[in-house]
Amino acid sequence: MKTVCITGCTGQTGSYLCERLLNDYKVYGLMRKSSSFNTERINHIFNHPNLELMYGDLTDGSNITNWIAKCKPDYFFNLGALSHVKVSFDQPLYTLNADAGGVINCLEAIRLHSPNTRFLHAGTSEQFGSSSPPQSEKTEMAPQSPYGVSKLAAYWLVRNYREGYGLFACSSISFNHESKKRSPTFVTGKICRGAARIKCGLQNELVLGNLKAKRSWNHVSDIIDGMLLMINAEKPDDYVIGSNKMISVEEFAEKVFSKLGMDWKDYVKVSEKYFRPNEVPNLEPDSTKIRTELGWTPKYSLDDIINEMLDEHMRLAKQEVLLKEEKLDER
Ligand code: NAP
Ligand code: F7E
Repeated sequence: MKTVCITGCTGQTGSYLCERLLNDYKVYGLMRKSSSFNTERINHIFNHPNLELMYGDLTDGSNITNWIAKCKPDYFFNLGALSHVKVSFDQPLYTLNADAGGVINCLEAIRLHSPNTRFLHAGTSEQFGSSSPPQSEKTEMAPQSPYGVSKLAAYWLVRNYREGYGLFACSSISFNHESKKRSPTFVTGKICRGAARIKCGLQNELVLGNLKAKRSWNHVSDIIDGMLLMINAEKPDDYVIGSNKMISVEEFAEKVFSKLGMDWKDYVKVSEKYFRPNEVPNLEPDSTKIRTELGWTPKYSLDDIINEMLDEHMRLAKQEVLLKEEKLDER
């Protein structure tokens, strides 16, 4: 059986990828030690015989080296990262260490201990920063945050190791991807959770930051399809992955609230607390290259994504209401 290493396997994308590969591959997942449970997204597969979890951190070079030397995987997906753009302004050096330094740790370990491993790094549309949309592989990269800068450094490191050492190393340049497992610290999850809780009487308002920024929101499954095509391609290369047209945060909120029969303007407030020192105004993918070279065909529309996320957050909000009622009954 072929083997796969996945960093960030407790995260949104990593958990879907684990789920997707477990029946056909032996999957080694790197998971961080935390003081409370951080395996919620993989609890349903935690005891799967093909899943072997190990504690680790991308910033710990010896830990990554030992892991790769032991597993010598056929495939390696580097999905672990400090992935929150706003938080990267609060923790810039940690972001650089984890999101770029961590990639050096992976690439060096592969170069020295497992040079036949195929390596995919999760790059991001944030690398384009202030460049005008639509963005393709040829667009100038002008990142606007410590996160974007770190991911751009990682992208160049991957290219260096590919060209200099002949490793099979590539970077996906993925646009925003969402799902029912998206953390509500990101705006789509926050809006769907907020609207569902307002609908169920659990909160009265939703406080957001910049409503004007535009993003292309895609489904994580489509992005994973692209990553799998890339890592199985004849030769390693970097590809933009993303398909949906960009819309503003405001338009996203409008769609979500109206699906629940509410007017977003009655509930959404704006606070500077959620603004970033720099903003990335417009991100929209031109994914011609991956469609034509690898045959990538995305399946999810923005409506599909919103419906899935809203279903999940309505389910959670109703559960919360029931729990509250049970607590009242106990008194
Ligand atoms: P996510 O839900 O935030 O997951 C990130 C994962 O990385 C989590 O499992 C987290 O562990 C782990 N992690 C954080 N710091 C780490 C460290 N120092 N060492 C090891 N693991 C660490 O992010 P996602 O949405 O799944 O994104 C996956 C990857 O794609 C990330 O690299 C992200 O930057 C990139 N990306 C995401 C998007 C998007 O829109 N989702 C778009 C482009 C690129 P805990 O579970 O313990 O926190
Ligand atoms: O912000 C605005 C915010 O945090 C989207 C990550 O997965 O995708 C993600 O990064 C937009 C920004 O995602 C709030 O200012 C308004 O303009 O959901 P987000 P992101 O910054 O686009 C990229 C491709 C990645 O690679 C990242 O890993 O929404 N916004 N009000 C808000 N954002 C948040 N989080 N919270 C608000 O209240």
